[in-house]
Amino acid sequence: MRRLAPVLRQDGVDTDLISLIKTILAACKEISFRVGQGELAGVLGSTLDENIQGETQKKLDVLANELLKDMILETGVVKAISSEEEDYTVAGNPEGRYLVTFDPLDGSSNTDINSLIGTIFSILPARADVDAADAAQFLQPGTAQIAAGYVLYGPSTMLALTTGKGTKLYTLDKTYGGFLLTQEEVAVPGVTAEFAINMSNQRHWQPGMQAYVADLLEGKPGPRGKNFNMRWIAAMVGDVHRVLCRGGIFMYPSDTKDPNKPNKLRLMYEANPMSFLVEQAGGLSSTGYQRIMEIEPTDIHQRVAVILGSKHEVETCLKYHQS
Ligand code: AFP
Repeated sequence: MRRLAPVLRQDGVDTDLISLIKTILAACKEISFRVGQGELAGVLGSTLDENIQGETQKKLDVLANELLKDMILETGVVKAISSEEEDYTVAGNPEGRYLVTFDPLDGSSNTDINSLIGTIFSILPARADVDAADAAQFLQPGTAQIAAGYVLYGPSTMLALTTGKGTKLYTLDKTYGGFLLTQEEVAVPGVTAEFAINMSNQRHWQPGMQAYVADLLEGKPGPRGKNFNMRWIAAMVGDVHRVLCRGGIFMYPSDTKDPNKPNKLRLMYEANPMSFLVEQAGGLSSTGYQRIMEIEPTDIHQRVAVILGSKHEVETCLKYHQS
């Protein structure tokens, strides 16, 4: 099985970017080890703090954030970072060519139940015309991403990575200590009978989403003419991994539950990197009205509606929104 660096070199990725990706993965290996130790490492449970998103931080959120932040900034090739767990962007080397955004621990409430969690990251080109300390550096659409990926801390630790030449899956070989290529060309099946959505929000959705899910639930006798199955991991990283592995549609639509927070998922840390991975594997990703990767961001902590996965199913869902 092939190691990460030769695969990236073959895809034409330059040396600085390879070493940046390897650094992000070195931090993820450390996180993977701590996650695996669980209660033994004293890393489970919450801190007394809230992050910028108004969510109580888990000890693992803080630990993962510090590891990634310190290790990425030490590379010297990064101009600034932006993390879901940081109020503001953090400046690095003014001459750095890259920007990194990350969700250090996606699905962190799952740490309480020893279930799936992961780290999501995205790499953007640094803007020469904007100061390293200026958050405007990051206000670039997802189409500008140079690379994106996630590391899933599951029964095995897996990496999904794209540098714009398809999506590849790697598995951490804990005896050798590196990620080995285990699936070269991920292809999301276009047709699916599986959907993922938090059904408890149903009454708060917009009419288009209400109508779409109602028809899925009708099953074979209904307008879709087939039965659908449902899955919800409560960690986008786990739900998207399933979509990459066997297809499906994942949705976190806008809702009216909290008028101040119509959307839950974060554009920079979750939606854009996942959209890049899914599109590179032949799937689609939209807010219901717009391709996610074409959104011009206005804020680093901006939230968006997300509908992504199997091409034909996403297209069907979008028709409900448009009508
Ligand atoms: P955290 O990273 O704060 O745990 O949030 C996870 C998440 O943003 C995303 O990964 C899940 O899909 C979603 O929240 C789960 O939301 P519900 O709490 O509505 O199930």
